[in-house]
Amino acid sequence: MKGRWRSLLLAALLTVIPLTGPAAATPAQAKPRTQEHTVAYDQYSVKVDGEPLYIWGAEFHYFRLPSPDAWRDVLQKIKADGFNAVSLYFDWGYHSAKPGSYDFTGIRDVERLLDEAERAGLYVIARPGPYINAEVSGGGFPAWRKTRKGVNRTSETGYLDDAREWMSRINRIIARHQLTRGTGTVILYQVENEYQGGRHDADYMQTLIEWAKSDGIDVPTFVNDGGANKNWVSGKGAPAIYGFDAYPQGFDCSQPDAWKNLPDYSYVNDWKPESPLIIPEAQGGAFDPWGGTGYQDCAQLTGTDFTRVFSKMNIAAGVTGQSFYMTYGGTNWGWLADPNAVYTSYDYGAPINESRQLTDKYQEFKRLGYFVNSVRSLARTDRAEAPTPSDEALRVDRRVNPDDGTQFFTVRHADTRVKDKDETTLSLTGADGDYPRVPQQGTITVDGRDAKLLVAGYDLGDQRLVYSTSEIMTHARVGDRDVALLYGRKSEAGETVLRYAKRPKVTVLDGDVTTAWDAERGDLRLDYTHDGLARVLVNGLELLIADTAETARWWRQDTAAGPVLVRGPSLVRTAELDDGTLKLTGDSTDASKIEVIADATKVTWNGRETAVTSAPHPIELPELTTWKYKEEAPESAPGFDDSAWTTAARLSANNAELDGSLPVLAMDEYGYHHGDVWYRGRFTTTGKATAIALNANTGPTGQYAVWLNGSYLGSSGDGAHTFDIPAGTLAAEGDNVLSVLVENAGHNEEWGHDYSKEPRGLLGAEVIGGATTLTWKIQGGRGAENPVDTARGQYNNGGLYGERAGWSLPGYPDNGWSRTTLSGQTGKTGPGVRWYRTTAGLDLPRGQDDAIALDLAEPKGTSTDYRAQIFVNGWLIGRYLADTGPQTRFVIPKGILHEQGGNTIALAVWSTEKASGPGSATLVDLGASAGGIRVRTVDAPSYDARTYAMPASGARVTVSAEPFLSPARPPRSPSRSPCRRTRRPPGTSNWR
Ligand code: IPT
Repeated sequence: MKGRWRSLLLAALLTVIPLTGPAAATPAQAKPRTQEHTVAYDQYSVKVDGEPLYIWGAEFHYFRLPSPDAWRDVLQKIKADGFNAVSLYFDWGYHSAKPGSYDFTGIRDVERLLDEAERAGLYVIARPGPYINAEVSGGGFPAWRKTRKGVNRTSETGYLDDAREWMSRINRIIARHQLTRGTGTVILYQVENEYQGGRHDADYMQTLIEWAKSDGIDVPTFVNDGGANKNWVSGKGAPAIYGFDAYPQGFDCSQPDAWKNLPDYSYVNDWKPESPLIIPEAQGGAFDPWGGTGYQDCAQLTGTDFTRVFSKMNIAAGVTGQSFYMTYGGTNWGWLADPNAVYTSYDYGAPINESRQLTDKYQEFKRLGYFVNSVRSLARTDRAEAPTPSDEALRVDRRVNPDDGTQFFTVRHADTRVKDKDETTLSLTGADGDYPRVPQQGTITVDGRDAKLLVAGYDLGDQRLVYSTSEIMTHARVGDRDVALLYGRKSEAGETVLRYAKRPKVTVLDGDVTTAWDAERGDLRLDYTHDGLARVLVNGLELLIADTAETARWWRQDTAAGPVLVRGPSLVRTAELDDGTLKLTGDSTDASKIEVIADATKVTWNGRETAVTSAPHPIELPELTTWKYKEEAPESAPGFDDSAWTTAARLSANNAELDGSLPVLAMDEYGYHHGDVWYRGRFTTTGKATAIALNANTGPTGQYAVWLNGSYLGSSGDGAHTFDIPAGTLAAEGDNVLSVLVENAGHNEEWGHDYSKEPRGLLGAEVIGGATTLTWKIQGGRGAENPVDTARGQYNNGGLYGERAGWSLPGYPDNGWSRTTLSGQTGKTGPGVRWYRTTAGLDLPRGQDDAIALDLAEPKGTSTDYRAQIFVNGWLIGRYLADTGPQTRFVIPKGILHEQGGNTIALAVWSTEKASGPGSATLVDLGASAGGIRVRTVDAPSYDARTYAMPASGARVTVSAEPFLSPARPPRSPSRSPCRRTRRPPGTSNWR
């Protein structure tokens, strides 16, 4: 086979025929920056330069990958997968640390992001909010909004003024990158996000539309209804195109085999007949909550089988735009996550996993995306009467293109949950005549949880495809021939009928393919079994018939000089035809031959004159055995100097939830919004106090701990808790000092108006038994709303002593710290905060992409009452909750690790019990590919003594020598939150 294969390739390689350029509907990779285009729409689809476009979109969040070079990696992988668009949320809170302040530099450089999307050849669907949800802190609202007037997501003034600040900036950036201006690839603009329920404020929606217009947005606007709920279809506040989000499998991944009976959305077409039907968020995975079962289950729940059935059903329903949420999920680094929804990983079970590797589902998206992009007739179809399947367990839908008559049949089970294999034949009528039984030999088999999308009556290049029971992956004109890649499930029979005026010349190059010629009709029928790769030459057509596994080896790239097909590498990123040389870049995991079908005479691979890929070099990662160690939390000691801290004595706040609890203690009111915050309270002794009643709002998975005069009283999860005062702890005279460390796990999304404004930090405090007034000081992240580290930004650090002192950073002089190992922890192991630091020297081979993660674990049988913040080179890359899980593996974002150099790893460990803490931290190799792209280390500052200087008195004071446990500590339940608030108001719809 290999010999014949090569000769065909050479034949193709030697063919040099001038080609016409690709249709305007694909963003050309080398588009001149001044070429303007039109973006419009009709009842069928969005249209670019008048050409109907089937939008096949991929959701990507730049804020979940803090590494602009790595954006290119992901965007190229998205493009190579057959997506023609990338859908981008823009996260207001990620850019704004305080009112009036907006940062679009470094990891926040969204101009660069939009340029990268254009460069990758992707259209952009822009989703700037102001609200985005997205399982991010505050749903994208900056935390400072919590202190401001005006109900969120309404046309109330305070809110509109703040929202305008953001929108005026982000809109202008988006406007500059519109396809209509010829300076970018933005083709659609989303207004708000799933705005439904609540006040349904049409003035607000209309205002957002008008702002967009006045800021220069002229591409069509659309709404993403939070389900097919008929919101914003028409009338005031309704954007141009109606779209709805669809997550039919839901978000409970714990039973990954339990499918829903997937809905048929065709009824939605009637709601807005003048515009196309799009699904701006089509389920591409699911998020997993704290205590969940892990993303492998989300990947299964929304796997290849689901992707096939769901997306083909949407095609059958007349949807002409599907954008998959998520296609690359990424990492909730820093304090970016909404703690109600997710932990650090936002892998999402997506086709490209968190460590940027391609999954099986990626291959399914590739088959579908290649199809959607090459069979253009799909973007313009009407529902048509469908043949009745011969097995009633199955359902057939049919759509027909009104201009060229191309027919699309979707065959699947009537109940999508069943796992039976069933068979049918179809009757076919159309321009090519009547076929009462298709296929003529055998049947069409449909596995349980599978669907097939079959094409009939289609001009496949210069060939006429009467029908095929194989699916079309792609077809292209290459040199002097049409090339078509068809596929089917392994071992299943397939039948393809082509129409010719006279008997064509047929050469079976590979595989077992029988042919029959029907002279009367002019039909050439090919019958075969899908098994590996069969190859047939029929006149000017090169027909490739693959089984699904084989399709993973195939890549299509559309160069400025025409399409090319490549077989072999594990990824083809880019292709360029330059004077007869096909220049390919891409990745590989083994050494294999690169075979091309291209109008070229020579091939280069990653710049080398070779047509053979290579395997990545094996790597060795250093063991993290020796660590430096230091006790923290000097704030708990009574003599600690807090004179420079902010006094917390405000008597009013713009937050209804703070009414009645005075003074206002909530952290956001003092400009401390993320991570940990310390309070120190003083009360004059009466000698009679018996307990301290505290109420803190930490958000789910947050916690707080209390010391009185340096003695540990205990800890609690979110909510109110009363801590008994042990005998001998109260001062005999003068002041008592309470030290309270509160961890804010993140801000809520907007489940109901202003839910994201739910306060965080200490809300109330009372001394029980000895009435006396408490006065408070507060301290949080360094710089508060002016974070000192603007590169990593406001979500990266809270107010732990070590964070304020720069202990998380590379270059911090830890030489005075004690040495330890994690397994045999020395030093104190009682409740409190302690830091571990180590360095890891790496010398990873260049020219390959290694995915590296850090695993944390505690010794078996030891207490899990601890949590850790994981810093790599100063970046907070993970939050480990030993008693909650499920995450134990933390992907280190590409560009954060110094792959040839030293790396600083710091763990801030907070234990609430004796003898708990990590037993090991291990760097792990998640896999490598030869190739990859160059990703530079992301610029961010190292330790600087001036910036991170701590007051000497503070540093001198040590924690109390004998911390002890509070008998009052509540038992741990998995959620650990005796929270008096209801997270989602019962009975109310989950509106966003
Ligand atoms: C949809 C949101 O629009 C999106 O931001 C994200 O939160 C997604 O859900 C879940 O990951 S809302 C839809 C579930 C009703």
